[in-house]
Amino acid sequence: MLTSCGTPVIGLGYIGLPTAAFIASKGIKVIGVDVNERYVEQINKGEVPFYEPDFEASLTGVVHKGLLVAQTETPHADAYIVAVPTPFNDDYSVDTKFIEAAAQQIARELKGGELVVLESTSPPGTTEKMAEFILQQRTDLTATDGRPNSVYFAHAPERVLPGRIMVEMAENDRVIGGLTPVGGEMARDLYATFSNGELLITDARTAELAKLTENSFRDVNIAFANELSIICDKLGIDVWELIELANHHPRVNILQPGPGVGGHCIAVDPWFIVAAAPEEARLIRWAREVNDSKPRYVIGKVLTKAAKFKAPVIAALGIAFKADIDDLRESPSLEIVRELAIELPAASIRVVEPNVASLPERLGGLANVQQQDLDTAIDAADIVLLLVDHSPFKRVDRGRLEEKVVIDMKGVWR
Ligand code: SAJ
Repeated sequence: MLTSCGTPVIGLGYIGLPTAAFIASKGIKVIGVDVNERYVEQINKGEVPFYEPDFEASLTGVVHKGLLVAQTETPHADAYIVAVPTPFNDDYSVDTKFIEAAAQQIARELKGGELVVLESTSPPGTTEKMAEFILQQRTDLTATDGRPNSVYFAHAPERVLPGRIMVEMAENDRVIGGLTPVGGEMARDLYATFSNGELLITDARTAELAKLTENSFRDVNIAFANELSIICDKLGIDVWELIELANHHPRVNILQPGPGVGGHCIAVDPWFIVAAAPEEARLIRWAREVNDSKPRYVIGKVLTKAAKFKAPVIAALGIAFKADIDDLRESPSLEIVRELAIELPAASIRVVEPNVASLPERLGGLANVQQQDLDTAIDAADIVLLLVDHSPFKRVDRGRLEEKVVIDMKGVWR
């Protein structure tokens, strides 16, 4: 199945790069393809572009052994794995420009007999569209099983959890949806060379919806927890204790509330279902709206507490989208800090984010926002706003918070 030149993994982002490194760690030669030249150079030096536990050793190891080589050109190969971003448009429909760009590169190289696997999270029908796009460029090829000039397509959605990518890459079961039966079988054979998980074969559209369903399930459950937290605030009940108690029931497993839902997965993917079936996806849409409105609720809480200070000093702990990572994509905490800085011009906001070296552009130009270390920020603060449950925050001595107004959105200091 695999060519001697290596399997191209196209798109070397948060998922594509760990995927490429993981496959290479199995002794399989991988060509990492990305349009960003600087990124390609960095990877070829074994430099890790983002933090992910256990990833650095894995990446540097495979680069130094020559098992992973990054380049900007897509080579010919027997099998391609596409892991490019799938952002959404204003109406929440998918923007396939990155898939199309990858498909265009692949189309030029095809001879017949190859497999193209789409890993990017996509709405139902996207793998089919990718195939159509390739076949429009290459009218000499077909996607019909068994012909000498056939190209085969499949969708194998990634399901790894940021923060546990290297573990889950090896262990997670994989849903593999063939556009045709042979496409599914070929993709199964490819994934069997590096995955320890069960390989579950289906059709491409079901695989696409399965991935969206997993993330929507989590989104709806987090929305339930977030709604509970607002109900509990109103009723003067500790939501964390409430959830802990309810979860003792053998068939109840409520997730945790927080400042909102971030990241480029759970905050995005349910919208693809809503866009595909707008009338029918009522609960899924509503959950998105509940979670998206949580940052505004947090801002309201802070504004109420800040009203008693002329020029409040606010220690904002955490701007990453979740605990112990450096990823700021779609982060509700980051937006909360930004909005507070704009709405409270007299306030001084001290951002504590141990996982990033400097504040992102989104907070740039806000004169009343600065990055500080944990101790300095807490000592100076009138209000301590905990937004992310990063490990160092859990170790803060509670005694130091006694004189402060504490708003703990993750229940860390209960
Ligand atoms: N969150 C809560 N409460 C919780 C759990 C999470 O507020 O109880 C928040 C987090 O703080 C974060 C957001 O939800 O802002 C998403 O975090 P997450 O850890 O739930 O998920 P992601 O986005 O890091 O990864 C998800 C995973 N999907 C599922 O668990 C169903 C992962 O397996 C997927 O591969 C990934 O999306 C993806 O790439 O789609």
